[in-house]
Amino acid sequence: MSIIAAENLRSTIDNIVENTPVTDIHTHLYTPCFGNLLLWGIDELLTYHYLVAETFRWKNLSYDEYWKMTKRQQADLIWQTLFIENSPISEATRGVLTVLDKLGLDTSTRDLAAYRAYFDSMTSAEYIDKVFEVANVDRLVMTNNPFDPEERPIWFDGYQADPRFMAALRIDNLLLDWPNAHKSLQEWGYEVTVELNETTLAEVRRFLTEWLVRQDALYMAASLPPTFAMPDNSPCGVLIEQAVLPVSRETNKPFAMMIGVKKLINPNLKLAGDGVGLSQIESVEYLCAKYPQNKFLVTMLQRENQHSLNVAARKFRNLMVFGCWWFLNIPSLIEEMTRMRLELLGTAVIPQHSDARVLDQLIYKWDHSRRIIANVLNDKYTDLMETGWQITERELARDIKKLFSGNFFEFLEKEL
Ligand code: RAT
Ligand code: ZN
Repeated sequence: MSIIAAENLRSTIDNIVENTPVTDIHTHLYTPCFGNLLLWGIDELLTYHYLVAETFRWKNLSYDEYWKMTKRQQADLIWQTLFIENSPISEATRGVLTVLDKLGLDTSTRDLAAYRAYFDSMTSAEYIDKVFEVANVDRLVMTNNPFDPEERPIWFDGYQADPRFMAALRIDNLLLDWPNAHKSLQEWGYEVTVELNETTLAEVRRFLTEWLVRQDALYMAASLPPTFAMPDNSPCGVLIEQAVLPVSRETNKPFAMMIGVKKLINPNLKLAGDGVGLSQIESVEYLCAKYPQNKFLVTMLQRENQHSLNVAARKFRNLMVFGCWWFLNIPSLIEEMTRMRLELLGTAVIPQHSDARVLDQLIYKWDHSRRIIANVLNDKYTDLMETGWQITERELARDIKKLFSGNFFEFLEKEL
């Protein structure tokens, strides 16, 4: 296999990064059998909660007034505010334009009616195929919450697997709202009490195991606050150590912790109302050290947590760092985080996930991230070449494949 000449390095990296399919390990997308849970199209793109938050920076509109509008009216307002009255240079607004552009629509016309007509002409099945192709994503992982009344029934009746959409068992309700969660479990036939005694913990383990099987889920996941502390005798701490981790180990499925979200610091904004705070790396260190046979996928939301998270990953091979989550998914921080990770961990990391809530977002989130990852890789391989080290195309393709899908499946110990 050919050794890459220095003058061809950039184009070879760009080419491989563009052509290597991505497995997107955390999204909020769903197979079509979940009906309205799968969001797509221009009005969904425009009403993405990241854009809702930005619109309220400009509009002195009452929150109630906004939430009473139809989706189309909300989309009109956001378009007018963020794209016409201001230039769409924020990452989330720019993303909408990348999507339109990559789909072959003319962004120079600013013709929202024409964009709507394009999406109206598509069926969801056609559009899903198109988005996977344009984004060059081959598979993604959904977020599957058995406590969600809209999602839950589909798992019992009507679920149709699609190999492109894999499941992840989301357990925020269980860990963070045990007083209500235990009532739901009782309704569903589990013998639990609010007190976390042995019978209750065994029943929670049964609940988790049954759902992992039902969903064929790849991992369990929760988003956790900056105050998340382990060890801890709160319901969350006890449930993690005595229910989640034993099941996680027995089934050999990782526990994914997304740490650092301050829920609803402005409740009026609903989904757009969450903030970020500094978390304690000690909780992650404690879990990785105490449970070496368990696997942890971890992403943290605050920029200042990134360095210590990478250092922790150097110490614990059962810790896989992933993604630039939510407010970190902006070019300046993706660049900084990717650089830091490659410098501390080499290629043993999952550099990105999309967190897409609207199918179309796969296109922009991966386009933008691919470009940045390519830039950082170019610098790193240039440094290598300057020492006289030679790199083959095969090695480069191997490394990029690991970053885009291989590390995830190797961590899961799952053959596809
Ligand atoms: O990024 C987001 O869209 C957030 O609202 C959350 O969904 C977060 O990613 C999560 O999974 O909790
Ligand atoms: Zn998410």
